[in-house]
Amino acid sequence: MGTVALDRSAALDEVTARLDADGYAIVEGLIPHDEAIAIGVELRRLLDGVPEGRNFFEGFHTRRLYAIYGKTRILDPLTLHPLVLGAVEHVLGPHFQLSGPTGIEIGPGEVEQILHRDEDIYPVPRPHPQLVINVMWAFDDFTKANGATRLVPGSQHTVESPPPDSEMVFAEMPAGSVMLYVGSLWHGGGANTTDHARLGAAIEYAAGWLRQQENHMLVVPPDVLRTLPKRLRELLGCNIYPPFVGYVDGRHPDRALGICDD
Ligand SMILES: O=C(O)CCC(=O)C(=O)O
Repeated sequence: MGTVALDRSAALDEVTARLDADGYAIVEGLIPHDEAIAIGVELRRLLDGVPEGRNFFEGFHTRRLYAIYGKTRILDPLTLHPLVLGAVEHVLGPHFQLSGPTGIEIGPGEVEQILHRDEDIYPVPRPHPQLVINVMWAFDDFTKANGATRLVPGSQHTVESPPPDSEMVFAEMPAGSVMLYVGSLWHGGGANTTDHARLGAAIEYAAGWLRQQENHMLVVPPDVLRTLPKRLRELLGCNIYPPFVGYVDGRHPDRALGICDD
């Protein structure tokens, strides 16, 4: 079994149909290849000096870029991509935020990451609505050999971990493509048997009432928050989950930033 990929002209309902059925959706070439390579150059500049992972989950031959929105503006447009935000809203409803966005460079010699569900960091009894969706942007061509993400299609419907003989697919896609996958889908990074690293950014979104995986309010200083587009500021946490989760001194966070009088 291979993956099903849509092309860049895909409509939102085609993407959400794939997410609902398989738990993931790939849109090939959503941004131009050259643009993806240029973003990769900037992320690798930021990864320079970042050590490889500290444990089996992070990967001992994998480098991760955390605190992205405090370090670069290069992923802002992708984070706000209308097709992505439409699909995120379909999965999480209207109130969502960024959770743990991470640049992930799987280096040569990396082994398969354990299969896991991104939502498992939250101790919420099942069944429950989707809590998380992750959006993996490719800045290199993702191949089975260089560590393309492994997915168990349809496993978002099962509570137990998938049996060892479950059908697995590899999210092979050219640089500039994007793969969305719901937080209940079993997946993991692939092994890299090549001599080149594979770089992507997993931009993770979560329901607006959850604690964000990374604390963006300490990552992005107020002076920078004030300069960001409102929608990005909201996604970083300057927002209210109705009726009043997330207030500062009883008011909208933008008021604390001196941006509005709400
Ligand atoms: O890099 C990948 O392909 C996936 C990594 C992943 O699932 C994770 O680190 O949680």
